[in-house]
Amino acid sequence: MQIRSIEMTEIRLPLVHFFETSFGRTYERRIILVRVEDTEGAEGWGEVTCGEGPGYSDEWTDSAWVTAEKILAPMVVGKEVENATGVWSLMKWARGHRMAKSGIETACWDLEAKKLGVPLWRHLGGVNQVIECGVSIGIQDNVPQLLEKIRVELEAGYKRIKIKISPSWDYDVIKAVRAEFGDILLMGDANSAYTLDDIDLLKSLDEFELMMLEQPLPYDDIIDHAKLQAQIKTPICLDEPIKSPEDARKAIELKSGKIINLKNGRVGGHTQSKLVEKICRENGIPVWCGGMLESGIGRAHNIAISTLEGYTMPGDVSASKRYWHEDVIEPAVEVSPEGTITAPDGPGIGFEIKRDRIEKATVRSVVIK
Ligand code: OSB
Ligand code: MG
Repeated sequence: MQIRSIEMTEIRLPLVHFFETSFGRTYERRIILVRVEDTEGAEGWGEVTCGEGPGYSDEWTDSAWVTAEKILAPMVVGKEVENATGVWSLMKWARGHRMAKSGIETACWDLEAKKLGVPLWRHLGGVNQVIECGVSIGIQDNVPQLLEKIRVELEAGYKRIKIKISPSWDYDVIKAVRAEFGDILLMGDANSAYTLDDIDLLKSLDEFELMMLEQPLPYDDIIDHAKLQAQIKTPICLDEPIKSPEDARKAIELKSGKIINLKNGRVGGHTQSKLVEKICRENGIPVWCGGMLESGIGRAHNIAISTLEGYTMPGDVSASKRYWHEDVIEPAVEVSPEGTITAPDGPGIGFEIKRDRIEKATVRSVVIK
């Protein structure tokens, strides 16, 4: 494989409903789309999944843009590499910046699968064409609004409800959800809103028998999480600190948690996700695919990777219409009444890219040749 050019496009997409986590509220996404073209004119698409500011991880739209344009794309363009798996190594010299890397790397996987005429999910080694879906519901203005949102998603068929929590939106809120909906598959995601000083509160959540508690402690921690896990019954799910297969190995060794939310962007693309999935599977740690409020392109990549054997729990991969008035792919991602998505049979990501819609939403673009 030899990539001849990499085109980056920043689009602005307003969310259907704002999304609030313990680190802030988002109304509009600033998404970087990546189009790679090889020397034979084949193309592939990827998405950089960072946020609009460095609230979730240190990467954000402007930092990813300049890093991908000035550092990463030049490391890939014009280089001969055996296959998509080799693209990660081309960018290895650059430390970190995994979401920017993932945008380029996943695009190369799409290109390769398209050239082979196979669906990306199969090319990645996927085994389950039908994946199970959950939803992530942000912090709302009040509890009745949250209950209404949960009702809508349960009626749509989603198998698992994740609610965002924070010190002003935790015990009483979860209690109200349990009171209203009984023993649904329910979990909380704190996005690092607590410390070990909050141990009493975190212990008290055990009574709700949550399926898991995602990332209660600081974003870069796996040590205090091990201390916490030893003192609570609720399984801890790690998100933010697992940025590589090595991070996963260390967290498993330390018993920092029992489950991992695996995100392509956070670990640097499909090849890295495959390695994390393998380590977790071999150690009996379930993984599930997380989300970053992706457009259809990132969403399609999430669907493909979710078909791997180790992704055994419902992910945060849900229908396009929960996020966008009009997605940049066709057809939009849809979820069955049983709460599943079927990975498409077409080559590559298996969705058509709607260039006209991308152009309408574009604020800047650049081509690296
Ligand atoms: O912590 O999983 C998270 C969104 C943005 C940043 C971090 C997270 C999330 C979500 C949303 O939970 C998942 C989605 O619906 O895409
Ligand atoms: Mg999370």
